[in-house]
Amino acid sequence: LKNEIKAMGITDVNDLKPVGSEGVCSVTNCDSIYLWKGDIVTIKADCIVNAANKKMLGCRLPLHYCIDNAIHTFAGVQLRNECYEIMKKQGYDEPTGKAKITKGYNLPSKFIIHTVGPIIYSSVKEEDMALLKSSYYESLKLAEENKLESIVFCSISTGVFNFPKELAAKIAIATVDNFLSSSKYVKKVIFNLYREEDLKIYENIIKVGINE
Ligand code: AR6
Repeated sequence: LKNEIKAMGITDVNDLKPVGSEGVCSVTNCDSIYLWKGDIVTIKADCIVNAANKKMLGCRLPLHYCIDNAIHTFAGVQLRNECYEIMKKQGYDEPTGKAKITKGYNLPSKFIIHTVGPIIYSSVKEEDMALLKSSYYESLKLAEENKLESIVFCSISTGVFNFPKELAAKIAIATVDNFLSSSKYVKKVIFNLYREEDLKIYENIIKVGINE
């Protein structure tokens, strides 16, 4: 089965090596943090995190290569149905910085955590930083409540929502590292970097620390 999964181009998080095994590491939880470059719909984990919008029904813009579109496309229409059932109870307006969990359906991962990050229109305000931190924290909390061991994060808000990449990466790494110091179930946090530029930013912060 392992070979079949590999042949399908799927990466199992259990085959990844933590940042602590790859040279200088500034974070406390070196053995629980991973960097992985690839497409989130091809990773097999307990859960992946989707960068959603406030309606939380997927992105309906055609030819729009956001992660929300990729996840809904590959998970299948059952995902849209589950999101619809969740959202109709609360009026199609998910607060920024909160998170919801659904099944993963046709994806290799078991669950999807959907969070809405802040939108940056001009400069970043304190409130935006707090909301981005909250998106990470609420997603981790949901994973912990559901006793999930591995969670894969995309770089929330740094695409269409325009949050500066380096600052977002520092917030992401600090929030995850802090959470891992007291989590009981969450033991593997994978930062999924889609572009080389994003991978470089994360590698550098892991090496030199968030205060540099
Ligand atoms: N796998 C991994 N990462 C990806 C993938 C993928 N398949 N596709 C994109 N990324 P974005 P946001 C990275 O724009 O900024 C949607 O329309 C991408 O390179 O998807 O939070 C929603 O409905 C970037 O690093 O999310 C919302 O309206 C990161 O994922 C809005 O976009 C996030 O980019 C949310 O904007």
